[in-house]
Amino acid sequence: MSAPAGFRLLLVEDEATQRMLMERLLRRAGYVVDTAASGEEALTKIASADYQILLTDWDMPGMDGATLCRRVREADLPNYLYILLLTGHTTTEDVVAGLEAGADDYLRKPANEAELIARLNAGQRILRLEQSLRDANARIELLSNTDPLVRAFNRRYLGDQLEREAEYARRHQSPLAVVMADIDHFKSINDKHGHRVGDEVLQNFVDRVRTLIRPGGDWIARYGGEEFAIVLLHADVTAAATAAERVRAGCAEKPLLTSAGLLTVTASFGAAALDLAAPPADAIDAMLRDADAALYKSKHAGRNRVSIAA
Ligand code: GH3
Ligand code: MG
Ligand code: MG
Ligand code: MG
Repeated sequence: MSAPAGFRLLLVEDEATQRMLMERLLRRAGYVVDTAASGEEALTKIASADYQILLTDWDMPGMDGATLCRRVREADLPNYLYILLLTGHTTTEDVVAGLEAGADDYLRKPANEAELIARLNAGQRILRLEQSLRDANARIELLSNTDPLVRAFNRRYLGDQLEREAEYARRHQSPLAVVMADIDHFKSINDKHGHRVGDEVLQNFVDRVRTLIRPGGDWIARYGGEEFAIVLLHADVTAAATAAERVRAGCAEKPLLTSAGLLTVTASFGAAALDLAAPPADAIDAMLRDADAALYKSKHAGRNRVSIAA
């Protein structure tokens, strides 16, 4: 009859003695219990704390239990709240109305202790399933946005996220820039040391770049092969070129540690900014094209350098 480690439960009951008795019973069963004496008080508490289970009386002065269910379902809570409705209303119509209001289950009053705990345990199973579904979805989302080799964002995420960043930039008229980076003579690293060392270089290059860009704002994505896009927030083309130069120097000046020893790796860079006046989709395409053209300028001018869009 005991609940494993502390599900957080909110008990809503207007009648003080009932509330106290039930609270004690639920605590004994292992729940972390909070109480409210009315639907209104319950809503306030739900808005500010993270409960997993709501056990509510139906008949209460003011907001009744069914209305409380409806209000909870209308609210956009971060996690699912499992609702068990305690009711003296036991006609089929009442039961249907309670479930339609958003309750997951209902129980006749006065509640039999064993049945109450059994029904709450059933609720726990639903909550655990819901949690593992959410974890799985988060993992899928992460996988679909991440390059598995270098563990940076992938090109798909770059496209999606640039749309959001460009929309923000246009709305706030705040500059946005991208720097394209391509490792120099990477093929010869593969040829000389093998593909596995080439992979290490890609991983270490990304880790190095991360130490050289603004944490928590600017970010790097793998564009493909040994080419990367660095997204710089609140940066115009001049600021982007300065940042790119810092990254270039930080890579070239200190070799990367690989299983083949220390390897000096350089990259070529091209910076471009978003045209805040153009429609976002066109502006993003143009920015990426400009950054790529600038990158090729760097390649043709001898590599290991930064160029900006003409
Ligand atoms: P440049 O200075 O002109 O950029 O020369 P480069 O050799 O870097 O460019 P090129 O495009 O000729 O060769 C890129 C190489 O990157 C070819 C490809 O096999 C290699 N490559 C692409 N993806 C991976 C990867 O995931 N791992 C490894 N080890 N190599 C990769
Ligand atoms: Mg009541
Ligand atoms: Mg290259
Ligand atoms: Mg390339």
